[in-house]
Amino acid sequence: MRHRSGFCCFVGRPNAGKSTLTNALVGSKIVITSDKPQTTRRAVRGIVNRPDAQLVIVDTPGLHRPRTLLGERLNDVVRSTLADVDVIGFCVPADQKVGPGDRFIAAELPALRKPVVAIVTKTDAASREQLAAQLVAVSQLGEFAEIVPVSATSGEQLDLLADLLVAQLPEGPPLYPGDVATDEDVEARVAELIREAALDGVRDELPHSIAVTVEEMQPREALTVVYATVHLERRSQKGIVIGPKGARLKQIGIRARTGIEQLLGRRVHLDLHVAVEADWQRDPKKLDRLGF
Ligand SMILES: Nc1nc2c(ncn2[C@@H]2O[C@H](COP(=O)(O)OP(=O)(O)OP(=O)(O)O)[C@@H](O)[C@H]2O)c(=O)[nH]1
Ligand SMILES: [Mg+2]
Repeated sequence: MRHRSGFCCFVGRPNAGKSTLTNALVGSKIVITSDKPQTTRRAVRGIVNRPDAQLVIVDTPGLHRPRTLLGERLNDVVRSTLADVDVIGFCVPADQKVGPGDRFIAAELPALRKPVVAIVTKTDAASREQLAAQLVAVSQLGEFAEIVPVSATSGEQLDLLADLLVAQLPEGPPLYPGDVATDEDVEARVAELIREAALDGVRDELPHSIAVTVEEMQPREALTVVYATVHLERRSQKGIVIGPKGARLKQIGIRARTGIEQLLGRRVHLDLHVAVEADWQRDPKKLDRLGF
């Protein structure tokens, strides 16, 4: 059998389960996930290495109707990624009715002239009847090379999905060394782990207002000291994130540190600061500075 290699992009509305699916297929935690919409803000590559193929999955932000400049830039990230891949995985959750958000994306796909595999995600969260109805509803959204129901959390049908995606790749040698799971740099992953911890337990507009930057990572004896900043949009949000006597910020630090220690394979001291960057989601200069 000839070796295949190439790129697949997961698209879908916010919260469809794209990032969880990326991690499940790659087999390690490459990207952060949360129950808040618009968790992913960058295109991140996760690499599936097999003897017969190398499948590079590009996880993208959820495509949505933007309300801020950040939202517009996130959609641009998705559209520019879509132009460069071999196959598209269109994710629709099994446990929620097909809606305008899914139709909006489905309508954009034919113009790309690429094979699209429709992926019905979160099958573990839906009843048999719900799933059967969803497969029919999704089949009516467009022309798909395949329609496959999967669960990233139970692992159901993930091998089949990988086979179907690989079948759409051109023949070719591996594009990345066989032992890496992502080409994302360590500081960016550390910043994301901190943001994931900060997202836990906050509501409404606050999740969208959080951005994290890593200022410095310094080895110090057996430790790595990480200096990072949690950026918010309003002074009033500071109290919520820091919490009474700093209790919430401390929890964020503890939770993030666990993930960072796993990533680095070393003990970590995390030094977290909270700063206000007024309305950064709408300010082009601040967005540039924060890396969007
Ligand atoms: N039950 C169940 N929940 C899932 C599954 N996959 C994802 N989820 C949950 O769905 C929520 C959203 O998951 P994400 O992977 O962050 O979704 P996303 O599509 O990447 O979201 P954005 O980055 O915001 O576009 C999280 O709470 C996940 O735990 C699944 O297979 N089964
Ligand atoms: Mg995501």
